[in-house]
Amino acid sequence: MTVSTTTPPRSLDDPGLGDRYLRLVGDGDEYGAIEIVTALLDNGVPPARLMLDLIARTQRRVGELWATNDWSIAREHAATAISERALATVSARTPVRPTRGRITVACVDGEWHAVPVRIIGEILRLDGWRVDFLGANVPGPHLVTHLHQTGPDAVALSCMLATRLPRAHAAITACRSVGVPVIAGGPGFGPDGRWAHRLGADAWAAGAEGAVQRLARDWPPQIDDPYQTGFLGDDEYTYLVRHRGELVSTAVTRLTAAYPPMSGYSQRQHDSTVEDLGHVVDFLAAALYVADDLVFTDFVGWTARVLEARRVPPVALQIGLTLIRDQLRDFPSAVAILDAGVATLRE
Ligand code: B12
Repeated sequence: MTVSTTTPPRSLDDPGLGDRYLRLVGDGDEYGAIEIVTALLDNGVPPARLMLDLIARTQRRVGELWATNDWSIAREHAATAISERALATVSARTPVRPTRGRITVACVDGEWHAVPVRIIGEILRLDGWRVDFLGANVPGPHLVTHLHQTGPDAVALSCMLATRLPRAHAAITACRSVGVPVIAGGPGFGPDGRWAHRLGADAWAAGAEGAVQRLARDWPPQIDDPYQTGFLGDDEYTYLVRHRGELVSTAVTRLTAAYPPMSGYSQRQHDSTVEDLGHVVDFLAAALYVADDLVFTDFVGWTARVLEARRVPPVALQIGLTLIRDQLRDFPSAVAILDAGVATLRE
């Protein structure tokens, strides 16, 4: 049974609700989506459940539909804007007087996945925190200026993309050096937050509910040595970051000869290829930074699926990896990581 499109939903368990909401979001029907959100709130659905079980879940499906090439980037952006509007609606309808401390909620520098961190901010607000929400892409020095101005008890730092780990490290160290402990989260910090711990974060949580629980006990933690994990990059990392442009442009030039279909690429396909090779170097640099192949092999597996959905065979990515590898012969750690990436593709 599916719910009629005009019946207001009563609970999150209404059959077909997720698909109905996704359809509205995908059609850019902002009013329809907001009507569902307000009806659920009116029927007593807890706002945290609404955000996590409907809005967040839908947003993950939105991203997946983009990845499988079923939705264009424009449709994804329109849908994401509705998710943000839905979150704002929940926020406006559920005021809570702060009873806990003050917390700054921000994405790391260069991180544009703004919805997850917004949900973190909203759920901490519902739990009684006074939240300063800084949103996407917050440069480290500006974050620290904000901490000086507001004196919070914690920073909740989101990193969805592992390429941002070196920046996350700088931000974590800067926050701790001014006495503000950091709780980290987002898949960019790796399974079980392994790279968050490596970069010196005081705590890590998988999601909003975990963050609420972690901040409710033993907070703030003692900050002994904010610099205990100094810059982790080695010569290989530094070389890669400095020569990123050159590595990518040489690989692009050689790719045209090594992968004949590329000669028929449109400008847009050509630009996407340059972007993808840029991601290869960025994920490789991040893997070197935290000394873990997994950063890279995860990226390769996911990118292969995204490309395949766009009719680009895995062999094209494999050639791209080899062309970067050929330029890094004297860099044993980078070569080993690239080989692990190629092995992932073969699997
Ligand atoms: C939607 C989406 C996008 C949208 C972003 C729209 C937007 N403006 O937000 C678009 C399509 C634009 C996009 C682009 C890209 N994306 Co994207 N994207 C996703 C996707 C599918 C969903 C993310 C999301 O919004 N989820 C909804 C949220 C609410 O759910 P959630 O993540 O479970 O939320 C919880 C946790 O993340 C956690 N959390 C998050 N932050 C914090 C902070 C703290 C302190 C705590 C405690 C917890 C916490 O708590 C949240 C609430 O419980 C994820 C995959 C996935 N399934 O998560 C990939 C994903 C994040 N993207 C990924 C990638 C690689 C990219 C691109 C590089 C792709 C490309 N080749 O161009 C670009 C980069 C964009 C950029 N520069 O930032 C990768 C990151 C891989 C990695 N580990 O580094 C992911 C994981 C997909 C994958 N499996 O590889 N993406």
